[in-house]
Amino acid sequence: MASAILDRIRLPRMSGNISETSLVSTKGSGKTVILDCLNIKCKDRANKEDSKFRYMIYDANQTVVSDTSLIEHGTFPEPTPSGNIYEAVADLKFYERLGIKWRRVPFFELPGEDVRRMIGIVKQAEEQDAFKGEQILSSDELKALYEKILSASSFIIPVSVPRTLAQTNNSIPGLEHEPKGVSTDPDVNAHAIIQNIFEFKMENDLLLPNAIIILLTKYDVCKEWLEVSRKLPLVEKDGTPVRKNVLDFMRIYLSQTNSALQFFDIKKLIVIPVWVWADPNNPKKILIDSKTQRPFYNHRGYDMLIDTLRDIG
Ligand SMILES: Nc1nc2c(ncn2[C@@H]2O[C@H](COP(=O)(O)OP(=O)(O)OP(=O)(O)O)[C@@H](O)[C@H]2O)c(=O)[nH]1
Ligand SMILES: [Mg+2]
Repeated sequence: MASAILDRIRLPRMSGNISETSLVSTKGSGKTVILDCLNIKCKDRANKEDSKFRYMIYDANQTVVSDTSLIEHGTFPEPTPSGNIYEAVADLKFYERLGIKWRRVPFFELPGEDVRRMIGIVKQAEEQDAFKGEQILSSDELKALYEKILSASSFIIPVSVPRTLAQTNNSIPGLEHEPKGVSTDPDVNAHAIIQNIFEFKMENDLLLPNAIIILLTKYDVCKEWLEVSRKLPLVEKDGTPVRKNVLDFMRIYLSQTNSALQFFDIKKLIVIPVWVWADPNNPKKILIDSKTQRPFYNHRGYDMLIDTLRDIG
C-alpha cells in the first residue's frame, strides 16, 4: 500500500485549521471524476485575475494531476485499481476581510471494491468471485486504511444518480447497463458507509463529523428524465441545487440513507448534484468547451463544494 503522503512530504507550515475530508464510496460512483473536477475548479478559481483564492495540490503519485489532464482532453479516467489508494493534499487559501483562512484538506480515495470489503458488506457470492486473482489489500492494511479514512472530520459521499434510479425504474433511457441488486444499490451502500462512520466515531469516543456532503453524481445522464418526465429538476439553470427537490429525491430514492442522516445531528448536511457532460454518442468521452478547453461540468456545484470546505474548517 502506498505510504501516506502526510508522512512522506514536508508540507508548508500553515496557520489555521487542518480539516480532514474523506471521499468515500463504492465502485464507479464517480469519486475520481469528482477529485479531478474539484482540481479543475480550484486551479481555475485561483488563476482568475484579482482572485482572493490560492490553491496548491500535493499529489502523492501525480494521479489526480494526470487524470485532470486526461479529463481536459475529453477522456474519463480508468477505474482506480484495487489495492491502490490515491492520496492528495489540497491547500486552499481564502483571503478574506478578517484575514486568511487556510484549509488543508487531505483526500483519500480508494477503489470501490476495497471500500466494499472495508465496510464489510460483500455478501454476494458473485462479488467474492470477482475479487479472485486481484491484488487486494491485506486485512491489516485494510484495517489501517479504514481507521484513517473514518478518522476524518468530514466526509464526501458520492452517490450515482443513474444507478440509484436504475434500481426502481426500467424505462429510463441510458440506464440499461446499470447493475441492479442489493450489492450495488447506492441506498444500501451509502447507508452502510454512514453507519460505519458513526459506529467508528462512537466506539472511539471521537467527535461526530462536522459535515457530510452527499454529491449526487452523473446527473447529466438522468437530467432530462428527471426534469421533463418526472418533473423533479434537481438544479436550476445555473446549476444551483433546488433544495426542495433534492430533499424529495433523497426521501424517495435514497430513503434509508436519508433517514440515517436525519437521525444523527450533523452540523452540516449538504447535498449537491454534480456532473461532467458525457458525449451522447460515446459515453466514455467528455464534451469539451473549445473556448475554455475545459469539460462542460457544473461550475456552480464545485464552487459550492469549495465554499463548504472553507466553512467547515
Ligand atoms: N455521464 C457521466 N458519466 C460519468 C460521470 N462521472 C463518472 N462517469 C462515468 O463513471 C465511470 C466511473 O467514474 P469514476 O470517477 O472513475 O468512479 P470511481 O468511484 O472513482 O470508481 P472506482 O475507482 O472504480 O471505485 C467513469 O469512467 C465514467 O464512465 C459524469 O459526471 N457523467
Ligand atoms: Mg476511482
